Amino acid sequence: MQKLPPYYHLADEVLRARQLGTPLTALESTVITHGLPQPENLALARDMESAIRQQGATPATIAILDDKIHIGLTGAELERLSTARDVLKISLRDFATALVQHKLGGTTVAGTMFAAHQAGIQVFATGGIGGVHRESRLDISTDLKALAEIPLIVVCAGAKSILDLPATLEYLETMGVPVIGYGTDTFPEFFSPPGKLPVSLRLDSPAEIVRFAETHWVLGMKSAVLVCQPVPAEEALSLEDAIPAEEQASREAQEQGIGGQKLTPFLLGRVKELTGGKSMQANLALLKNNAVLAAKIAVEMGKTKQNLS
Ligand code: PSU
Ligand code: MN
Repeated sequence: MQKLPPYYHLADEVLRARQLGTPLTALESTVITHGLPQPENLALARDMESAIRQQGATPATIAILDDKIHIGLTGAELERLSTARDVLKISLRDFATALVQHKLGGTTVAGTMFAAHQAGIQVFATGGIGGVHRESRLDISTDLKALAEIPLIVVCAGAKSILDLPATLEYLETMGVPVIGYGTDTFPEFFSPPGKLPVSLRLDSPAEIVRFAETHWVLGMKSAVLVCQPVPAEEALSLEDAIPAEEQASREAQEQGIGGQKLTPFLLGRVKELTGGKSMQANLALLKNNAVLAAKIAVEMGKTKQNLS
């Protein structure tokens, strides 16, 4: 890893992992600050971290606190972030804003990818990626730009059907981002898999994913490899529950003129309310499941590196 610019702070656990050669797995924090209510957000953040440790990897939750971009958080910092009020949502253009205004920040998929890559971390687990919104096709998440430009393995459960999924997948294709189905041929639609749209390749094991990513990057490609894992079937939300809630949330957003950074949190919150909390159960299950897979991939990647050195 090159020397990090100022403004970064590496947690002790992350520094130790570095010294020992333990594989690292990055985690985002917008899901904690803007995606889930209290106290589920803190419980989930802890569960994801411990799921990663159980696989023999080290978690690095990324967020902005005390004028630093933190790579890895202590238990107390995680708790502070989960209960703080005035927290910014940090995508690529927002890092400097949080730093000059001395604000706390929860990093999105794009923000987390950027900081993780700066810190030399190659694997990252999230819930769902942002995409092209249905309400306005000009509202394209910076997550897609980050996936096009930052070489990381990103494990997700696809994207919500509150987005324009065909347009989202077209954009990823245009930008050269491989969309891998983990044990599936279709792009999972977040809490209601299996989805209808094809992925670019299906792979069935962490070792195959590592081999694929290394081949992609050795060729000189710069993009991320997006790995999409369906939510465990027993936790999935039926389409009958999901679709009307998503459609109503989308209608309300348009009626209320909600756009920009606020749109995704608004839609997530309304879908949760309209499904009587059922969507949140699926959301929590898929987040944990993705943490496990990302950690397995990081461990596998660590083995490959040891074989090379
Ligand atoms: N989708 C979800 N849950 C989330 C998000 C998206 O199902 O928590 C969050 C992620 O952090 C993602 C961000 O990176 O929203 C995308 O926001 P926007 O659409 O404003 O780029
Ligand atoms: Mn947006």
